[in-house]
Amino acid sequence: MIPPFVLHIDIDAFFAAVEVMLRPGLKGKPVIVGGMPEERGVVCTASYEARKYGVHSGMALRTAAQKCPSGVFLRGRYHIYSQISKRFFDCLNRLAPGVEGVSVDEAYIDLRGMQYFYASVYEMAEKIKIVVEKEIGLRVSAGVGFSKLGAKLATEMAKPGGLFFIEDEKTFLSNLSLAKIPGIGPHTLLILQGLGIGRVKELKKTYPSLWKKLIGPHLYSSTRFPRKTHGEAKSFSRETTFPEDISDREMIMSHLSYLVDRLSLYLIEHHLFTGRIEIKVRFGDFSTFTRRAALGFSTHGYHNMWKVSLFLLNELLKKKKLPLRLVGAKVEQISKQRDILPFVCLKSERLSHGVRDIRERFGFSSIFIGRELVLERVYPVEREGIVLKTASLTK
Ligand code: TTP
Ligand code: MG
Repeated sequence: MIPPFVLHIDIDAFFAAVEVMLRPGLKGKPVIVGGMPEERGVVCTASYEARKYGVHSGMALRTAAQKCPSGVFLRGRYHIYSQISKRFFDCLNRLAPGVEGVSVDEAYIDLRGMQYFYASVYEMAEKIKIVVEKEIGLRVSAGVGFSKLGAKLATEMAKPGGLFFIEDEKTFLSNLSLAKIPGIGPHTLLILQGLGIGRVKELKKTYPSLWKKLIGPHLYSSTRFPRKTHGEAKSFSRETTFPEDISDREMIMSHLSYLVDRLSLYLIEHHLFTGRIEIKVRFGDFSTFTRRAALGFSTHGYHNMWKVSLFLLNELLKKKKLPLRLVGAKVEQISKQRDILPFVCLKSERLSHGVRDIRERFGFSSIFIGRELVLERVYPVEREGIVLKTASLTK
């Protein structure tokens, strides 16, 4: 089953939290940012302590003062909030590709492709939350769902300070009150309530087309994320047919590792990056299968590419019984520019650049990835690499 993959993250009581961080004496007090109580403006935000009195964003300052006489009213220091907002987004961009900012303190993050680098989507979301909180010094709430709407609603559930996953978004949404759905304004809500419709499932059942119109756009098109455009649609591949069919998994892995290693070096030497990998296998009976996966970011680091390749290989090997006749790897979505690389993947790139430097000076075979060493026993080794039986280069 696919785990939820859209992360929504939002800073708690943003402006008020910044003020409390900068003036610790305000901790635990009802802080209201927006202006002085006698002024004509509205509340920008209120700390959770002030919210207990019924104060909320958009409320007239005078009303807020009536509701919360003990409130600490502040005008707000917008240049500071904007600096912290920038730090918030810089940090997110460092942690994950596919970050889409929606307001000063709120973003959606596409976690697809990142599952190869973390144990689970849960660990990944947790880590992002912890690192961001440490970086900006403020508490954030986060939610994970299958769509942006689902993730945003999950964050609402998680507030303040929590992390909430929606495993069954369909059921979750069905039971939800329409008042919680962004895009359904107070007027529509009143009309629907007048018709006895208060929950998503009631609207879905009674007026399916209205349901689609109101909520559909938030659901169906809300898993798209901005990606940097890739260059021309090119791909490079390396594959090899073994001298004899192989039943030993380790040996198959060694061959694939070598092909991925060559592809990584090729990309590095040509200053190119890949965003998608395809693995191909041909079994002893000539049946051939391929499987591909998007990385979620562009890279040319061997270990980044290998993690995904190994995952795909293992999936493919479930298709049929060994032996295998051929294995191949293809890199696609080639780009000349690097995306912002999530920090977990940076090490792989640096390492591969180091390996490239050594190979440039001393030849390809001066350094091998450990799992490739067994190939030395099977094939001749020349300065510029292992001589595979049938090495097919890019077609
Ligand atoms: P929100 O994320 O909507 O609110 P919040 O961060 O204060 O509280 P929480 O997320 O915990 O519910 O908005 C972020 C900031 O944007 C907020 O701190 C102040 C500013 N803002 C306004 O200036 N006017 C507004 O009407 C709203 C809603 C927010
Ligand atoms: Mg917020």
